[in-house]
Amino acid sequence: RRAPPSQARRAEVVFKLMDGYLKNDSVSLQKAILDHVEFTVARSRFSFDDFEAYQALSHSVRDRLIERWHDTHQYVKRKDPKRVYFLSLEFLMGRSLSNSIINLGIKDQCVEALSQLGFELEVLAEQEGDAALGNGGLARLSACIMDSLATLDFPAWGYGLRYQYGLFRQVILDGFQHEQPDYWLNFGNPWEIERVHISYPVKFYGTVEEEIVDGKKFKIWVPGETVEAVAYDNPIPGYGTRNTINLRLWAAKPSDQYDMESFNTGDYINAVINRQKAETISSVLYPDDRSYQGKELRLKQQYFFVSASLQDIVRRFKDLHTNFQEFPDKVALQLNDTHPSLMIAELMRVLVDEEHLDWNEAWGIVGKAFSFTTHIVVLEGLEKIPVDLLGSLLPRHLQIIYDINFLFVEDLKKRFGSDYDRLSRMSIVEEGPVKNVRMANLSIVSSHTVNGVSQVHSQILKTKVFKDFYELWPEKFQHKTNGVTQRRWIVGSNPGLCGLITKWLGTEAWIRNVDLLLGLRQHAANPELQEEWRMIRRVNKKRLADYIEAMSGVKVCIDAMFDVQVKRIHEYKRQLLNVLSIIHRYDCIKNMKKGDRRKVVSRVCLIGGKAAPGYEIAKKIIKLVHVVAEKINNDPDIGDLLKLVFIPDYNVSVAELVVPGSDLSQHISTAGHEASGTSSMKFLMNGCLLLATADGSTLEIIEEIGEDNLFVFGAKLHEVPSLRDKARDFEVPRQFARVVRMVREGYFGFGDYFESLCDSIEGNGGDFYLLGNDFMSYLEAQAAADKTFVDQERWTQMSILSAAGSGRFSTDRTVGEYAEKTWGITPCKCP
Ligand code: OAK
Repeated sequence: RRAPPSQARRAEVVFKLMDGYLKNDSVSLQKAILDHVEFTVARSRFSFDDFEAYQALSHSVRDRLIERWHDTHQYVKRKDPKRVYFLSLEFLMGRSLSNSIINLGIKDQCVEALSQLGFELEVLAEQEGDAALGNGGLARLSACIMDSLATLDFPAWGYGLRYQYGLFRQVILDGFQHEQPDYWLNFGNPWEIERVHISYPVKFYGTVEEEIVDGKKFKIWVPGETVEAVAYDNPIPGYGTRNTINLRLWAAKPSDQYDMESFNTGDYINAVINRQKAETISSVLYPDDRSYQGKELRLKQQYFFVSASLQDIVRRFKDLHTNFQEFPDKVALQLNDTHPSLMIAELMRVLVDEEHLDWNEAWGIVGKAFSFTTHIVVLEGLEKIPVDLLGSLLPRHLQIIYDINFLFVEDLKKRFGSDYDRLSRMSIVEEGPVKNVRMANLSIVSSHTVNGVSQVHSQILKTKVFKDFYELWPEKFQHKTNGVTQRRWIVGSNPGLCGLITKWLGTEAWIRNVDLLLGLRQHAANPELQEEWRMIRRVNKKRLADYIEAMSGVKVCIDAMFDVQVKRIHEYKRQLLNVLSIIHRYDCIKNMKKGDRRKVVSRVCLIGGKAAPGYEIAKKIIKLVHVVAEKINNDPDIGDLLKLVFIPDYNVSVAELVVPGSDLSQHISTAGHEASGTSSMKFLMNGCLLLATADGSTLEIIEEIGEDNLFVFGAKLHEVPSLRDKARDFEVPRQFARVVRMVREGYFGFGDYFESLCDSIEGNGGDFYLLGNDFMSYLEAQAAADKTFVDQERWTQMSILSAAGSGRFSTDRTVGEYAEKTWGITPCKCP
């Protein structure tokens, strides 16, 4: 056998053959596209359709991503800086083609290359399906954070799960939501790289035994089942930099280990089928945001993700280091909510049982490595895992959690003596008929930093949800107000506005340095800018109007105010309040004298969002939108004065169309219920005015753009508890009572069906989300919006000032703060 070539010899051969880096001029791109048509897609260069062109273009772009991704890895490996690992069970990436092209800086060249071949980039981009591996805010935030981490050159990795079925597709039949599977990988996914050689065994069940090594006793976990985790890498390009980081998603595959026995029983077919069951672990995303059902499969997903990611992280650490004391100097582990927090117990297990560190040493390392961000405001939303379930699936982890808790509670006793109420609130293990592990308590106890996602959210954490912990460790508590990436939400989805901003600022630099948007303030009253601004917005509205008509058959007039509420359907987000005010508007128009109608500002009301499959009330809200829409849209008496349309299957790519085309967007949660909210930031960036309550990050938006530039209404945070206490004596406004009665009495049909919905705001339980209480001030805010809309100059000025003030709400700022104040990492820019 011949000896393998030396590295140096191989490099010589490679350099001789390599014609430099892939070229990005339009001719080279054209050749790349045609080569991929012929050899990757296996169609003739002379005949291929839009979808095949999309595939070939994607592969050409992917090649360029991979080049940079390799370079970034090599460089970062050589420099070996501290890295952050962003651990999230959900990433809502949406489409990748346009975003990659923009971040690579090759848009013009692609457009030219395609046009000579008879294709349009925009049309090809539409061929791509959404990667919807997440539910809502938390998951989209993860995606925006990845974009900013790459753009700002941070040495970072994302870790997640490669679900075969993403968030369900919402299909509306007769006004009711139905869920259909989103088998998003059906037509292949050019944006991932399957890494068959990067795989790790993940263990479940079994027993804990003892072994003796060098005279010392150690625990050893003897598993009952093993599944293999295989890596799928998704390159994430930064904008205006070569840095391209990695999002590694794990898929479950049957393992070859410990499997012989089942095959020896002779039942070959069943043995194969059983093996295949391993894949179910990563097969489907749980579609409920913030309700925990204690399901075994969900717990399996969490541990599968945690174990594979940590094996990968530890392997990378051990490549260059032997001393685990250095681990926190090289590794920052960011827990995106509690979903990955089993990693705390897993790291303890690895350090103590496998690396044979003593407990205190290991605990010191854990405490320096983890930081935790929570995305929830209310105690009831916190994740709990039944002890029995955890003990059966992960027996050793349960022991470790008990040990962490024992030491923690002992410590508490020293400080707080016999304040048993406090001890029981803070304990990681919740006692009661069903014992639970409180994952948030575990995360706080084990992390060096606890972040909230807006100023007010952090305040609520400190004074309510985690008050006891704040009193114990005030220094742990920080906040990082969320953001969104301007690359996707302006450059990608609103190219017209992007060009206009660049023109007026005289530079494109705002795409990387978003604070520069503030420069628009000085032009906000300039009639020339205002005129151009309105033109761009009209084009976007036209595009949205076409979409509305194609999808719902409803023709809308683009002179009307496009008033939008798109987000997950939740009682606290109060889509119901919106529908009730639409009914009120309809009722008012119907009762108006014909002459007065001339003064009415026409509105197109758009509502969209998915309800969790088991969330009955949310599903009833969707049905209510449909029946009200049916009545209004078909009332010849109303015409263009009012339209209501439900936007089905709201997802990232639909948002990219809706956001730039909206005039007014609603963020109307009951104060104290939205941790931050991020869709408001996208609308703000696009110059859409906000109609909002003083909740979550809206408070900071008000601070930034001034309360004259948006429409704020409703009870304030400090008023909510007493309003709830007094709810029984509250005399609901007659306008509110009237519209609820219309729903109840079947004015729109389905009266019986809506009874429980009406009860939720009027019944004995009280109106927990205070719709009745906020109704009148909501109507006033709506009237103020109408009045302003008539004054297009004023409206446009507010719109420009909204976009100008949106820089603070970029994830570039969020990520910069995390890097400095939480993770302790610095940029590592690939030359
Ligand atoms: C989803 C599942 C479990 C817990 C929280 C969520 C979630 O999406 N929360 C949302 O996170 C966003 C990002 O931080 C916030 O902007 C939203 O206010 C919050 O509801």
